[in-house]
Amino acid sequence: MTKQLPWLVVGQGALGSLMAVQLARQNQSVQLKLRQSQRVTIAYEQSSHSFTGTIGINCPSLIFAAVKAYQVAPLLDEFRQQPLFDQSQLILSYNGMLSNEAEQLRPQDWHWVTTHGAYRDGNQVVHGGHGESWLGGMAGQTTPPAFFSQLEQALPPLHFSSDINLRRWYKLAVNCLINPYTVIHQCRNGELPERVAPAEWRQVADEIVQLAAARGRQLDAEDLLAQARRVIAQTAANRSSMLQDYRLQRPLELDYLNGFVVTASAAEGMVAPANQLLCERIKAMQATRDPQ
Ligand code: KPL
Repeated sequence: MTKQLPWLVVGQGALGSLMAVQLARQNQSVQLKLRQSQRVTIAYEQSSHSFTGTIGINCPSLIFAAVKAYQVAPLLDEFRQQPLFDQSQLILSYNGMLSNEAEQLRPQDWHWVTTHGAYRDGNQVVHGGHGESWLGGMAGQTTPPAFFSQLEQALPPLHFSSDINLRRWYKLAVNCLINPYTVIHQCRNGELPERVAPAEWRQVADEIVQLAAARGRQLDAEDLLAQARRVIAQTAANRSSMLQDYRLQRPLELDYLNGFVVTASAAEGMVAPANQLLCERIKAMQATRDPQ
């Protein structure tokens, strides 16, 4: 029997915290990557879970990193300095797309794409929406890795995908159709269908379909909208990650979502005015609100 590697969870946000707790509940050995070695307690449902924090990779590990898109490059730079990274497996989860993903990630790395919604309230993590997740490899691996069942048991349902980039396009679309609107309307996901004009939503989706087609990927706008509606129903009570970031005056992932659609479309010689307008509206809101 092969020895199970311990988990190192990176990302103290809602999804990282939720995964750490759920892995620990499955009796997995879990450490959190922190800026300093300390013990951290995360409250979930009626119980509290205490974790040891570590600053680096101190043994070959399964690394689960649920981070913001803008944290991926610095995190990988840091990991590449650590000798044990070569013997560790990395599972990355972030919203949106980076312009240079193929250069950043190793072929043996994995993407975890999720529609689960969660938020943190102090040290309490709330699983605000029960969605589903997909795991797939950077190199289009055709069989699930050995750790698949551990992740599946921790946060089901989990599907294996040999074409994870298709899931990532869907997730990009879902986040572009939900997240900015929750900031504009300052509302939970479930309130969006009555607030967003259908024609505007359709145009945001059309522009994503157009970009995907330019990159050799055929998507369907109605299918993207149906997926967004399904995620909204599954996560109705959740505050989107962008709304949480906006309220806490943290950087937003806009440039990796609707902003990515605008810049990647421009690189293909196309325009994406509906996505551009969403970026402008949110940037205007950030610029004119009262400082905290
Ligand atoms: O991914 C999400 C997010 O908030 O970033 C969804 C699935 C929309 C849940 O809120």
